Order: sequence, then C-alpha cells, then structure tokens
Amino acid sequence: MLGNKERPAQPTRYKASKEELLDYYKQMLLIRRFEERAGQLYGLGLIGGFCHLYIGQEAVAVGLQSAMEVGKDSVITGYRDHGHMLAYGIDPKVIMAELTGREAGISKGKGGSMHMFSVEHGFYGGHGIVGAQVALGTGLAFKHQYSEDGGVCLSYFGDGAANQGQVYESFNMAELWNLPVIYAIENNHYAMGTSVERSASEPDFYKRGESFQIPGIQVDGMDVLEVRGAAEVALDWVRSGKGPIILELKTYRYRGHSMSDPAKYRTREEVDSYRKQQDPIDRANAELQEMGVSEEELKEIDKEIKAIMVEAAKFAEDNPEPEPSELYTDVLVESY
Ligand SMILES: Cc1ncc(C[n+]2csc(CCOP(=O)(O)OP(=O)(O)O)c2C)c(N)n1
Ligand SMILES: [Mg+2]
Repeated sequence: MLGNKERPAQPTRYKASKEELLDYYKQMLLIRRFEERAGQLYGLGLIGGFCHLYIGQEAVAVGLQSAMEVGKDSVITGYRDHGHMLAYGIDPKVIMAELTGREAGISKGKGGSMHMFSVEHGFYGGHGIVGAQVALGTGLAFKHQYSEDGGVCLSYFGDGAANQGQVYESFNMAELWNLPVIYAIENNHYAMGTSVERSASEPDFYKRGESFQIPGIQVDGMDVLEVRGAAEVALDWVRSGKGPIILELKTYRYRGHSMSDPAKYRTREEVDSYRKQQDPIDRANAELQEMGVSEEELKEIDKEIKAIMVEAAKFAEDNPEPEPSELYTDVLVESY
C-alpha cells in the first residue's frame, strides 16, 4: 500500500473548448479511417507480416498525447502502434508507406507495422516483444532526468504485458530513482485470445504499482476528455518531480488481436455493446453537436479525412520497394 505517501489529485473530465474537442475528434477519426484503410490494404495482400489495428482504442492515444510536447517528451509503445504515431502528428503517408514496405516509409520500408520509429518526434517505437517497451521507456525517462531536458516518457503497454516480470523490475527502479515516466496500461480486456479474467490475479491494473509506492489511476479510456483529464494530473505529478505514475485506461479493441485473428473467444454481443454504447468517436460527435457543431460539418470532416487516406494509400502503392542494397544498411556491425 502507499502508506503515507502523497497521492495524486483525483482527475476531473477535461473541460475542452469546442475547438479543442473538434481537434481531438479529427485526430480520433484520422486514426479510425487510417486503420480501416490499413485493414483493406492487408486484405488486398499489400501489407506483409503482422498488422495490429487500434480501432476502438483511439481516445487513449489522443487524450494522452494531446497533453504532451512533441520533441520534448518521448513516447514508446508495443506493436499496436499506428494510432500513437498519428496522435503525435506523424504523416499518415509515411506510416502507410511503412506498412506496405516501401522506400518512403518511416523506417525505409524495413520495419513494417510493428517497428516504426521517429526520433525527430520523440517516438521510440513500435516493439514486438511484449513488455520490452516498459524497460526501454524507463530508460528513456532516465535519459530525460539525466540530461535535465524537462521531458517525460509515456510508456504504453497492454493488460497482457502487465503480467511480465520486466515490468516490475522497471517499476522498482523508476520509483527508486524518481524517474519522469507515465506507465499507461491500455486494458483492452484481452491479450491475444486470453481475457483479463483468465490471466490476471489482480485485474485492477492501476493497483499494480502499490508495492513499489507508485500511485495509479483508473480511467475511462473510451472517453477522450476523461483521458485528457487524467493526462493533466499524471503530467503534473511527473513534471513536478514526484516520480512515476500508472494510468490504467479501460478500453476495447473492436477487431481481432491482429489481422489473422478471427476473434472467436468473445461474443458478437460483447463487441457490439462497446461499439454501439461506448464508441469514443460517436461520443465526441454527439458532444460536438450539443456544442453547436452541425451534422453537415462533421460529415464534411469525415469526407476530408477519407480523402487523406485515399491519398496516403495511393502514395504508398506508387512508391517503390527499397533497393536490395538497403538490406545492408541500419544493421549494427560494430560497437558504439
Ligand atoms: C515476450 C513475448 N511473449 C509473447 C509474445 C506473443 N504475443 C504477442 S502480442 C501478445 C498479447 C499481448 O497482449 P496485451 O499486452 O494485452 O496487448 P494488446 O495486444 O491487447 O494491445 C502476445 C502474448 C510476444 N510478442 N512477446
Ligand atoms: Mg490487451
């Protein structure tokens, strides 16, 4: 238990202006339409290897990253990474080109869906090893502290990853060294086909830092303004030198674990109950209409975003594959 340690303030739902909410709405819709397009390109055989879609979880990346400073802070995540890159303002064209293994891709077409990087944006991947980003993110936080650059690392991981040993070694060091890191646990209720009920002895993931004195907050990850409100509290805590904090974002993925998963381990009713009653984009859409944004304006935004996706897909398809000589670049053959 946290004992006498100070606790973070209870977050409140972020009071966004119409312009801010409109911006979050556009970003969430951009992620949704990007992922739908990626799903189509996968179906056409244009994307090789694994492809994990973020559909349903958009409010998490947008709510958290809209509160961060690109270039100063850092972000690291697992293989379900397209949404986090888009939420950090990275061009959909170079992400789509990466998915399709093209020369103009953000990792020169050599990383694919799971291994994308942009040091320029402070985006450190894209990691296929479940839980690896927790230890690496803790290292990024150490870098922020050591170089006194004022940055914070946001390290995302899933409910499945939260059962990994290296997560707890990282928690221990982060609290001991007071590192500026937000551990964002995206609890989408499943790790591949295994539900939280079947795998987690403590299913309230926000409590997982208690034996390390790390406070945690549980958040409705299907509501972008709830997420943004929690981001404010977490950033305030970490930036003021109080060390790490855990956010558990309760969310849901609508599609299978990856494109090759028929998702037979859950019922259609369960998926529909999230899709129809809690969808983060529908919720923001309804709220914007209450704020006076017309349905026509919202439809127009969707049209514009769909056009961006058509352009991104065309850019990717028209771009060549990398030269075979690229196989010999970006390979570590000597010590640093
Ligand atoms: C160390 C390791 N063990 C197992 C796997 C296989 N694997 C890939 S994704 C995954 C499930 C992870 O689920 P979760 O952390 O909940 O993330 P989500 O896919 O739901 O975003 C597993 C077991 C892996 N990639 N790495
Ligand atoms: Mg999961």
